[in-house]
Amino acid sequence: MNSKTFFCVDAHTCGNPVRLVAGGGPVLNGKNMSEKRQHFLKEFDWIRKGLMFEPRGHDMMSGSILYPPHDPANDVAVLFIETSGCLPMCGHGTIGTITIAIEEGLIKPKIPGLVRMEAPAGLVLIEYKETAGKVISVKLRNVPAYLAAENLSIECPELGEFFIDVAYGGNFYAIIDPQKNFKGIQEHTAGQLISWSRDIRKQINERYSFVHPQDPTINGCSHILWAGDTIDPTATARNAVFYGDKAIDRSPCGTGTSARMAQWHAKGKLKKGDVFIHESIIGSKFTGRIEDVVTMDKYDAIIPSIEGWAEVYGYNTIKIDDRDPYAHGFQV
Ligand code: PYC
Repeated sequence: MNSKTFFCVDAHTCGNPVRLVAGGGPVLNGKNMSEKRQHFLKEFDWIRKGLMFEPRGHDMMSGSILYPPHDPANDVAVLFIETSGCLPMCGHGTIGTITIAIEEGLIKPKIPGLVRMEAPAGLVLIEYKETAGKVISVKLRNVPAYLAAENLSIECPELGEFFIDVAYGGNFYAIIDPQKNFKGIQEHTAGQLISWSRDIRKQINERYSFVHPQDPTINGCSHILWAGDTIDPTATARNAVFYGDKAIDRSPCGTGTSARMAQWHAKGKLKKGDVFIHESIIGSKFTGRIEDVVTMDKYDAIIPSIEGWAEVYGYNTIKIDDRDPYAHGFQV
């Protein structure tokens, strides 16, 4: 018999789940989180599947595992786990993870109010605001984001031909702006967007290749960002981000917002210092800002920041027992 117990704290960031594994995570080899991510995927992916998929999780489930930092100047290192795999970076996951970690005393930042977090995609600098033991907002300064490709043609049997841009914001995003054959997310159901997204992502990855210039383990277009009209007129833009096989992000998606700000910057629609309020499918909001403009290899990149909030709602001791036929989860 083999049974393993995980002590988790559950939260949501602007509506999207974050399950932080506070106890029971595996020891990983590697001199940084990118290497540790590879070790986890090779030997411990059953933990991700068991904790994220049904019956212990669900289609949108997403989480993280904390590790000690590799550089003593930093406060924490984080592995992101999700139904789609182990993301190089996750914005809503960072906001939820930092909220839980501070409120539950799982990390003690060297400078209160600031966290230096090592993610597989790179160093992320975080500012958080806390009142009476409650974290009320988390702002992360993300890794460099850039526009990787423009105007790629895609065919969708239901929509016909349309055009996408691909941008990196910690993951690679295909961005589908309103155009002749797609008027915006307000015209469609989440179910339609999900079924089209699966096919579109497959097509993109069969026809094009996206590899991060500084870390080849970050590759492939994993997410689809569908754009549309805002509900709140004070928001800059609205999106529905598809990830995994059946998920639409309930939050405005931190890495998706970063990717979209990089796209807008490259097209001259946003400049350094500009604020970008992104609205999610359920109307929750992140405040994005272009903090800086940098060159990364051959790309003009931006340093985006994303600010949002999370709410801790539960403690969850989860057992994965090999005698359970669904120990490692299932997908329908
Ligand atoms: O917030 O970066 C994000 C994210 C990625 C997938 C779901 N949320």
